[in-house]
Amino acid sequence: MNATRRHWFRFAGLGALAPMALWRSQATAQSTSAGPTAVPSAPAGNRPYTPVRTLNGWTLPHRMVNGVKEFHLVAEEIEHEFAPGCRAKCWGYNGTTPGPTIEAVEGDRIRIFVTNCLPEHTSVHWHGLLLPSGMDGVGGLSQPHIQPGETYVYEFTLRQHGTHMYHPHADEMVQMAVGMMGMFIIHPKSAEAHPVDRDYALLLHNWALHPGTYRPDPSVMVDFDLWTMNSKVFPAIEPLVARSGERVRVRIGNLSMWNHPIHMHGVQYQVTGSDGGRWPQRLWRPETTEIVGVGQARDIEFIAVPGDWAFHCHMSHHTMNAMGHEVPNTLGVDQSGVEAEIRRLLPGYMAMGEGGMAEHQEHTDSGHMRGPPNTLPMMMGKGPFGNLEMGGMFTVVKTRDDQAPGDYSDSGWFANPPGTVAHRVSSDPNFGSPTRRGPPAGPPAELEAKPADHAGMKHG
Ligand SMILES: [Cu+2]
Repeated sequence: MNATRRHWFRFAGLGALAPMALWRSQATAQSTSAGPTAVPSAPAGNRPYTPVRTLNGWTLPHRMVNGVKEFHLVAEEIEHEFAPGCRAKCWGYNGTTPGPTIEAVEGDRIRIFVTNCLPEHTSVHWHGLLLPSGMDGVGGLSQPHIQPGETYVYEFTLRQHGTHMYHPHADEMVQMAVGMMGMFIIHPKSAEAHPVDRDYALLLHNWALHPGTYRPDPSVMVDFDLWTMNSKVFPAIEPLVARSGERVRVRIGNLSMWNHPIHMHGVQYQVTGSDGGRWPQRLWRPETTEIVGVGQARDIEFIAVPGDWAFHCHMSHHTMNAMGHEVPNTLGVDQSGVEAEIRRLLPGYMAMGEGGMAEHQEHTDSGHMRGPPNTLPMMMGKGPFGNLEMGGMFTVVKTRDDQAPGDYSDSGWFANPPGTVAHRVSSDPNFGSPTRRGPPAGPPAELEAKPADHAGMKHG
């Protein structure tokens, strides 16, 4: 490939129409259509499924060519925003991380073109799909790697249904760490016994985007800065909205480096499926927290009840952003005598954390404590009653009696019926006479942490 052509390929993915031009130039005997892909029309006639809604994301358009559903993925570098104030150079597909959700129906014959606009080779593995060995996308094992500038085509028939994923099987440590992944949803051929009214898709990931840097660090194995649903952190993650009484399914995939116990408030959801498809109903089980292991997919379903219900990973650091990790423990440390002293050594130092870390959000929100550039405070949500001290893998299920079917717009905060909100009855710490066991004092003096042991709060 000559330099000019390579240069052109490098930028081909940046415009929405460029991949289609590329498609024409790469036409083979197998690719028969030259027209652009379009947003799929609703399934005709006896509509077999409710289309999936990928929070903060989108579904890849396709076109029909002689009975084959054709898709086109472009692997490319992109600029991604995790939340306002934090952007990074990532890799993804067709302009986004995660890449667009691929959605099809059991029995479909599908053809997927993959154009590589990355600076190194790649491949795409269709995670969990039953297909011919040579279509499995493991570079070097099942196919040659897709070199920069090349387009490969995958073609197979979907012989299953369920919640699946796609990702590279080439230089995985780097390519997945910087965002290359997407969901692949296959609906059953015939209508489901318990049809869902809303069908959400979430892909969990973690990022080592060190504060002040602009590229996720692929070398990190355990200690990540950002925890995301569809590559967004709360409060930038869209809410899951529903109308009271609707059956809602949430499909959760995990291509991060940690297992995530996904917890939902307000209901006992049923765990109803995985990449093994929707399970027979006798295998469904009620839970309020379900671990979605690395490489796994889980479907949960519930009947929506009115309210604003937290929906989050229960690993408490996974609902925090970068500035919550690896700070010295100042809990219980009286820093009043040493703050000025430390400030002489560390300009801008602020004593914090003696009574817990909740004050951190007040400091960052008010702007009088500035964090490092291009990262996010550990907690940054706002709720109707004050700071909602969460970041990371957290969002809200918003169910309303008057949410119109098919309306996904954010309905604002829940209007609690009168008398149904916890409220203050006293400001006296000696209020009432609660039963206690043991004295309410702190630990023995000799176990109190000593301020001299601490270098001060690290922000980042
Ligand atoms: Cu988690």
